[in-house]
Amino acid sequence: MQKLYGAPGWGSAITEIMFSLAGEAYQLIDVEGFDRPGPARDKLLALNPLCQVPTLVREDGTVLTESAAIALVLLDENPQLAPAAGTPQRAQFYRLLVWMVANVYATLTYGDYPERWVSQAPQELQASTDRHRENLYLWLEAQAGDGPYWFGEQVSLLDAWFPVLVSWKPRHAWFEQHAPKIASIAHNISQRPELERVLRANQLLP
Ligand SMILES: N[C@@H](CCC(=O)N[C@@H](CS)C(=O)NCC(=O)O)C(=O)O
Repeated sequence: MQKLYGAPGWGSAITEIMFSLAGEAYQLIDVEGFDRPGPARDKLLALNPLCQVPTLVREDGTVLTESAAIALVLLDENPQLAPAAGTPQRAQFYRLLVWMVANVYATLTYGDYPERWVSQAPQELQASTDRHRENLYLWLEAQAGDGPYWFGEQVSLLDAWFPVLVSWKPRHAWFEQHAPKIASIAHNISQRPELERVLRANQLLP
């Protein structure tokens, strides 16, 4: 069975939600603490030189990293989890899938570990990337429709992002106040019974 390296509540939770929407089986290898020196880090580093989650080892033994790449491979086998190919919505699906990782994840890469990147005033880097992330979410909110999911009635792999994203900084209360459509999509997708187990395991349910 494919093995997903991850930690509760981290970015691997997004991939777990995607797998659960697709009904695809996986074994979770918990590498909690992988961002500090230790056995979990060594285990993950052996597979992914960036030492990030999600990291997937597929059934054929190949390693697949990058949330968007994993989503696209999953989509090949589960085409119902995105708007139909050739439609404007499909183009937006691709755009936002890449936008999430290219923009939102970048703020976390630098802002969550500022001392890796600057020797002085790391808190300034953290504050500026936090601010940038809030602005990104305000833009995303302006693109959102009326739900219940990102693409209206259609559940897509993009929706997997929202329950996890609202649990990260700037956190739920900020989204409720400044990005209520995103908060609502996160809430709606979290109600789906096929996600209950994975949301609970990742401490994403109240
Ligand atoms: N581009 C990667 C980014 C993954 C990523 O940044 N994951 C975070 C967890 S939420 C991580 O592993 N951070 C630890 C680090 O960067 O050292 C993706 O899209 O999967």
